[in-house]
Amino acid sequence: MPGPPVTAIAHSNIALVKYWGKRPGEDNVPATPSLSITLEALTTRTTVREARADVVRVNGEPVGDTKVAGWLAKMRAAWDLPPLAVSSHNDFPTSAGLASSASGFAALVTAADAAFGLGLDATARSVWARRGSASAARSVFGGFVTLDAEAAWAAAPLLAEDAWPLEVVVAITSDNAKAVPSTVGMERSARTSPFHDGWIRSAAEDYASARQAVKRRDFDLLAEVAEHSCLKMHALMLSTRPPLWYWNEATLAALAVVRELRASGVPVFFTVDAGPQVKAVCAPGHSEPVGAALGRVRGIRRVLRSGLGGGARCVAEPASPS
Ligand code: 2P0
Repeated sequence: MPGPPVTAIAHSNIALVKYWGKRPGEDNVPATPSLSITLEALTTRTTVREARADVVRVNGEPVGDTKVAGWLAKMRAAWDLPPLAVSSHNDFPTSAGLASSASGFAALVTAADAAFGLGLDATARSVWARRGSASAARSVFGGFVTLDAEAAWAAAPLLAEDAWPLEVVVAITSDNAKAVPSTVGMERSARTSPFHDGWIRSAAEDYASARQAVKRRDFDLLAEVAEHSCLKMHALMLSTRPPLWYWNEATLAALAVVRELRASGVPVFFTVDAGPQVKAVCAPGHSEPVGAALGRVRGIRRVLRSGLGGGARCVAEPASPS
């Protein structure tokens, strides 16, 4: 008898110290440590049920997602899993630099664990999520989250979401899927950028500073190191051959506005991932004027405001029928 369908939700996360590059080998281990915040307002809801054959749907459409197929093959090397129907819904643009694979794999492993009684704790789910997509390891946890070698490349919670309730404004400049997937881009950067060695060498220092900033709730220090990590990653991307060019005109316009706001005393800093969206991270209580200012920028389609969210968890309400 097949068991009942199980649904889990997970939130997307954004890295303030970025991951870009992998260690050699099969286990999807990052080449650098990273530190992220989990975003309450960007949610993936994933339902897993037994089926006659594997089928994966994202927002109702069947996808031939090789990342999910490869991940299921790894899971089946460890457990005897039946064929699965996976139905996943994002309430934000998919594959546009908003970390849909992060929330997607965190929700998937959480639902699969509960559906098949795998008995995984959060750390083990984080390791399995990482094998699907490294940033997904971090979405298993809420608040401020680290991912490093000391924890054997399972993510770990650093500070709870309500202990320092930063707010984030996401400025959406495009709903299109990104041109170069992250996995492909990282491999290309490692192979062709003359900046790659420096990127790897300098990551530990950024990571240590950011950890200190979070522990001390030092917004200015976190702002400085997060913007540095972001710009350094984009310098690495732009120095890749052919270049990884994720920004558009509205991205640059939004960055200029965040810089002006900060110069005028508003506690806000920016970060940008492998896509054209700008995330403005604000001290508690400051996202409203930042959202209003970014909403007026030419080329910005809309802005989302988010608090920090919790970790991946099972819920009663399934993903929409598909
Ligand atoms: C991050 N990004 O730390 C960085 C910053 C994008 C830019 O993690 O190959 O989808 O599946 O492990 O996790 C996006 O890469 O890559 C990412 P894979 P993933 O959030």
